[in-house]
Amino acid sequence: MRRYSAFDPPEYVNWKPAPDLVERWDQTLSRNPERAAAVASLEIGDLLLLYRNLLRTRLLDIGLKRWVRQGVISKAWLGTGEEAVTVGAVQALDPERDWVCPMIRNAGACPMMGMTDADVFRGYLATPDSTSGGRDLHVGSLRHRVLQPISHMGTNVAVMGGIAMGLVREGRGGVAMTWIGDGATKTGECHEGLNFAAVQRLPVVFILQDNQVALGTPAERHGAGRLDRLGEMYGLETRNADGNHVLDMWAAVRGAVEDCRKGDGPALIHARTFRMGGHATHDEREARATFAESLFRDWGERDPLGSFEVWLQSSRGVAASDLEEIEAQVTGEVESAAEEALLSRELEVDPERALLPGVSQGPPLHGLSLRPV
Ligand SMILES: Cc1ncc(C[n+]2csc(CCOP(=O)(O)OP(=O)(O)O)c2C)c(N)n1
Ligand SMILES: [Mg+2]
Repeated sequence: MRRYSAFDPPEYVNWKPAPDLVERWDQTLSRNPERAAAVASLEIGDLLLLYRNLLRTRLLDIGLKRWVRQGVISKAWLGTGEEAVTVGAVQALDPERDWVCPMIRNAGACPMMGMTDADVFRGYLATPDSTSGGRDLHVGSLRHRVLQPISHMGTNVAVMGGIAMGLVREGRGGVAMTWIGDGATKTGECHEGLNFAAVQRLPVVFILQDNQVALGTPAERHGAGRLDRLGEMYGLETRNADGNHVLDMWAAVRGAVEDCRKGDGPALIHARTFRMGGHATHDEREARATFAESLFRDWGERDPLGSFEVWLQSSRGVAASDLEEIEAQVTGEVESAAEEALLSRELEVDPERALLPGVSQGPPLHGLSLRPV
């Protein structure tokens, strides 16, 4: 993909694949025959859809970063380098019956569940036509089965357990999914939520998004235990996946979702990745000072987008021109969405509406009232 020297992490600007990249990607898959077989069954259309979704997720971040530089917004929370953890996971769901609660680094889940790119941008602008009615920059839409998170880490673990209980009663085999940061695993709410879901065998997929940092604290300074064995305490298997490998993520989540639909939930997936920026755009320099340069270099080499492009071309014979065509299309869509969202700033904010439900009404979920209050 095109690289943006003003916005990309420096490691991405002149990104070149390591000589053994494809071999390493295939090795990761061959470690788990079930995942390898699932990936082998993917049609080219599915693979290109993953690519499209990765691109959209990266480009939404670039759009937001551009806005920060232009002074449109003061800061943005990005998932740069962690796109595969979101995209691989959501593409393994059925958006007609499954629910997600994306944390702020998982905004790419929103368009994948049917929301628009403009919805993601409008969330940041707090315009009256944003899905929260302008009340919160966290993005969600009950209509699209995307639960808007709140900023308190760990809370959505318990809340998604509740959604999963509703899904069981609904009886359509729906699965709930959410992401838990490495830092968020240290909250009481996360512990209670995991324990409750495990005891109740609820159909929830928990993705432990281990980007090795919480705000400015490296993982080894906020926890002494092993995240790749987090599930043991709860009687859950911890399935490990490469968070920079969109196919490994997809296949891991696909297996987890199947188990949940059979009644064998919940599932816990530990996805190891790395935050290529700051906690948000304001502290990128601090993040660089916190971690060794070699960490950025090593994880930069594993750019989820560049790696997938190389794999698509060498393992599936996709032409570079086909990828470029998709990129031109998605870039155009994201750029127009940003323009469209900016126009919403002209809408008048009506203070009375702050007390009314947001614009996003939820579908009925048996036994639960999912109307915003
Ligand atoms: C309960 C709670 N405590 C503290 C905070 C402040 N806070 C916001 S994000 C964050 C770090 C989150 O780290 P992690 O869970 O690893 O997610 P990441 O930002 O790395 O994606 C903290 C401490 C919060 N939002 N909620
Ligand atoms: Mg983290």
